[in-house]
Amino acid sequence: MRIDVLTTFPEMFATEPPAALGVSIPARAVKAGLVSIHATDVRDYTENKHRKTDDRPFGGGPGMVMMCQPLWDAVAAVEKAEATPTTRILLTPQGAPLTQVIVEKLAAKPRLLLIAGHYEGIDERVIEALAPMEISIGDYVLSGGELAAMVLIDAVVRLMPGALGDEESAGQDSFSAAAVPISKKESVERRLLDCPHFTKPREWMGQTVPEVLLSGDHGKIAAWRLEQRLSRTKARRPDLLP
Ligand code: 6GU
Repeated sequence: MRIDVLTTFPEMFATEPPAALGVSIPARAVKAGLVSIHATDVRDYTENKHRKTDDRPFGGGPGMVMMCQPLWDAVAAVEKAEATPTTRILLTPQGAPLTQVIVEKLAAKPRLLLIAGHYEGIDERVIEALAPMEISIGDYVLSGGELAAMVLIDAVVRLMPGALGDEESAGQDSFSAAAVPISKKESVERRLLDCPHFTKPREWMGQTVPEVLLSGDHGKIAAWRLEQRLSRTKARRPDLLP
């Protein structure tokens, strides 16, 4: 998969340590050639001598608005760089909330073009002309779409076959889980929160590990974990239950 990002802060998308995409699973996916990440500076497509990408809003009010022309030309140039068609995505608090279902759909695309706005907003006419999917990562305000774009990249890249090591993928849903028909029971289970986890030592600060996890009875352990997932989801995120 190829991921292009349009931003005025391309340095945020470095893929060498200590950048966010330069460590852990995203870095491994890049090194393994499962994904390539190309950040493009929208400023390179400005046509004014100050390389300004934004201007004051018509109608007045605070903040600046990203202008149509630099963004439009940047999209055209980046898309021309390779023939693979892009899925255009604008990161914006006005977008649809990002979910694992959306992440799984995006992971199946050959090429994503992420647009990270960094001002009060973007001129509505260029949004209309580009017709991107609009995605938000939650109901809070970030200074720009860059961190949201990185969240999306991380979530997508870890689904690429081969991105997770054996230990990380153990117990995870398979890449194709959403595409193959699954039972109602399975589809409910996929939405549950995770169960609590424990490792050595058996006792820490007077607290012991639940006895069932030491029993060696795999049936009992699986039942206990499912029960924990259900009770936690009921208590913490009842909105996830059908
Ligand atoms: Cl995608 N952008 C910004 N600026 N803030 C956000 C967001 C995106 N998602 C949640 N908050």
